[in-house]
Amino acid sequence: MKSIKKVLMAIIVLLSGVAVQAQIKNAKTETVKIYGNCGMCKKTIEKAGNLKDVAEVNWNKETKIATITYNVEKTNQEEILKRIAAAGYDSKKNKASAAAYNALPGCCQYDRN
Ligand SMILES: [Cu+2]
Repeated sequence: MKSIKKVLMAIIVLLSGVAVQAQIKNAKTETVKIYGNCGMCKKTIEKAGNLKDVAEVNWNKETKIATITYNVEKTNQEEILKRIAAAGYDSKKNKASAAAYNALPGCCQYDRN
């Protein structure tokens, strides 16, 4: 029984990988640091960065590292990070405006240096 479980797990992992690949063509995956605090930040960051079939953002609130996968023929990392900055979140090269930052809920106003 244990080995069946392992095989099933492996199949699920494989399928979920294939699903992302099938959605985004010419995919490139990169990681980038984006400043934020909590689960709500995660939702906002990912919603701002995601673009159907073109870009997918997965932000880890513990490490503050976003894994972005995108179609290199349709967008680039800069464009994605600009959308995220417009939603109020800084990354190294793309800072959010004061207005966008101030519009974030209090719990989401991460420390800026
Ligand atoms: Cu937050």
